[in-house]
Amino acid sequence: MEFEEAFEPGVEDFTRETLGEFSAAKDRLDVAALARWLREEHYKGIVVMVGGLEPDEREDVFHFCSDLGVPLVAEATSGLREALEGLAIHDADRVLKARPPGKILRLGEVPSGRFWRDLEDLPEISIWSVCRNGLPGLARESNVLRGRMDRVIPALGEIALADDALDYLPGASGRATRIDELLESYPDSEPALLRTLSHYVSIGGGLFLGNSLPIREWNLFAQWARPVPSVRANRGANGIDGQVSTWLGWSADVSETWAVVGDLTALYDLAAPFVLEQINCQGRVLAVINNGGGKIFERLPRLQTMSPRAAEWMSNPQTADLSGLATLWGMRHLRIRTVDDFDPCESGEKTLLLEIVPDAAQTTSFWAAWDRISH
Ligand SMILES: Cc1ncc(C[n+]2csc(CCOP(=O)(O)OP(=O)(O)O)c2C)c(N)n1
Repeated sequence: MEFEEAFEPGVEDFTRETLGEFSAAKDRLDVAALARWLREEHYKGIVVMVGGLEPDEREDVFHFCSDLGVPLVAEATSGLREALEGLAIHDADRVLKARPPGKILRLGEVPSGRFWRDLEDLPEISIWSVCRNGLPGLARESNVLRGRMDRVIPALGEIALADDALDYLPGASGRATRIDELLESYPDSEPALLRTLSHYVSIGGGLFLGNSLPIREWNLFAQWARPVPSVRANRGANGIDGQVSTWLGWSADVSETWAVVGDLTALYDLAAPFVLEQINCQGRVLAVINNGGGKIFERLPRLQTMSPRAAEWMSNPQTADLSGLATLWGMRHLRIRTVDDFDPCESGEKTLLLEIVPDAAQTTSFWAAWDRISH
């Protein structure tokens, strides 16, 4: 069958200007209630949770957080995770659950960390969200101010130091040191190889984090010394489908770009690299953490009580040879099992498939030791 009319593709321009902003730029901002909330009841303790930000929002958020001086959790997608480390609550999901603050201020996209979801069941915590699309990201009661950060923050006026009323920060460097010690004790475990990987990524041109463990492990264990401002991730309802394609589309024009995804996530999107011949591949690296299946499920308490067979149905162990995926799409392939294997990891004109195979026994020991840490 043919179309009656001839199909003539036009010149498409997908820049932000032609697509338009998601929220109307001329919304009237009413920041008075938020400004009052920020000034009141400091003794209850405020924690800031910074989710994904657009590049033009980062500077305002950085100065706002520095002036407010409260402890915070800045996710990698904020682009400020490293820059704000001086105020970071390391291992925040556990620390905040053990000792919840009285107030949470969320800036940017809905946070992906566990504690944000725990807030559903902590109605006594007062929450304000400031975000471009106005989505509360919680089913419980909370306050939302819709607006771009670079409009809202200047409208709040001068920000007074609110400080760390509940003393989260005095323990922060001790917690960071304990994490570093664990990573050193199990150098070929998944978290430790991710720490090493993160040093390489930090000198690249941007990072895409796939669903599942990579996003969680990056926030916990990636290096803190060098800023990684350009980070995107898909999480939650997005599923593991289409993650590699999302990275390839987002970074089509970018050199030295990295993706870090799990093995099932990579296998779900086997055909995605067909497009490599059409995009910028200079220094492009697809890092696949090949831990042999969906290991995120092994961290779930419920799975630990299941029969081995049922647990297998959840985690879907696999033994695919990923060098075949590299061959299929003309990528170089480097397999990494220990820290020393990273040495020849040089980017080039061809995309590199960096297959990271953590030591399973060390990973198990790492998590067992991790679970023994209490805050
Ligand atoms: C389309 C789709 N199917 C199934 C799931 C459920 N799911 C969530 S995480 C996950 C496992 C991911 O495994 P992998 O990419 O190897 O990462 P790991 O957990 O090992 O870090 C699965 C199957 C999903 N999110 N989306």
